[in-house]
Amino acid sequence: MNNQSIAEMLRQALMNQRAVPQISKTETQFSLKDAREVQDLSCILAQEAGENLAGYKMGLTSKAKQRDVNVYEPIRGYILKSFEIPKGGTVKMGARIHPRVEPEVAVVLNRELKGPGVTLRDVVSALEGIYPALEIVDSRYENFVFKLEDVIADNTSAAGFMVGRVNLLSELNDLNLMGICVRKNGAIVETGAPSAVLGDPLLSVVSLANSLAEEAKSILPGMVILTGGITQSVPFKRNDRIEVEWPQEVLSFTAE
Ligand code: 0L1
Ligand code: MG
Repeated sequence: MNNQSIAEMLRQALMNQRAVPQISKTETQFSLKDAREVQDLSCILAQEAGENLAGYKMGLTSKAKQRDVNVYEPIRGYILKSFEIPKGGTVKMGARIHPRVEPEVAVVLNRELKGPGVTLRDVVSALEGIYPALEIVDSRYENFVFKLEDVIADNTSAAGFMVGRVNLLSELNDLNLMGICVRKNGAIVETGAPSAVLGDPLLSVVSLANSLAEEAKSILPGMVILTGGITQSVPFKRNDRIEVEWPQEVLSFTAE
């Protein structure tokens, strides 16, 4: 299969909620370069279908997440406006394959950040907002099993996100050690703190800006940046109630 056909297959898997076999199993020469090209092609396909880019996500930026899926390298993907779940909204299981939720920090900038050479100071000086967030990942591969190349081609399993309304910018000094927990049906299933993300989630934004520069892309003002899961992701099924609790705000949904 060529990269265009693989991108079309993965987009169909997303649209039809039907898992497909791992690419790397059948395309034995499938490289990281191919995987990035497939991700870019799937983004073009989405935009040709009328979708709009909301921003970018970093994935596998914490040890918990890396161990979760047995892939040990941070990766990036794109997020579409249609992925956004409004606060208090519901998550439709009919539109998912085998979804999982993870607590994240979302960042919004007030000016363009273009690498290479972006530093932590550049990110701090461009901050518009830092928000409690959650991401829904839903691998398009059977059994949620993949290699690095597969998951990059599959847009890093991106499937949904929710962003809170409390801007934590004034609490930047305390951000990294804020205690958060994930509850499923009332029971605590994960706990963590933003420092699990590369030691500081803003470093994830640095890494994103510099990696986008390799493709002459940048982070634009107003884009939502998901910095990566703080804990292992939590699988959920129909009727499960998920709550991601921060000291300042709770993000929640019921899967329907
Ligand atoms: O956001 C993430 O960390 C996801 C990266 C891909 C692995 C997964 O599907 O959990
Ligand atoms: Mg994530």
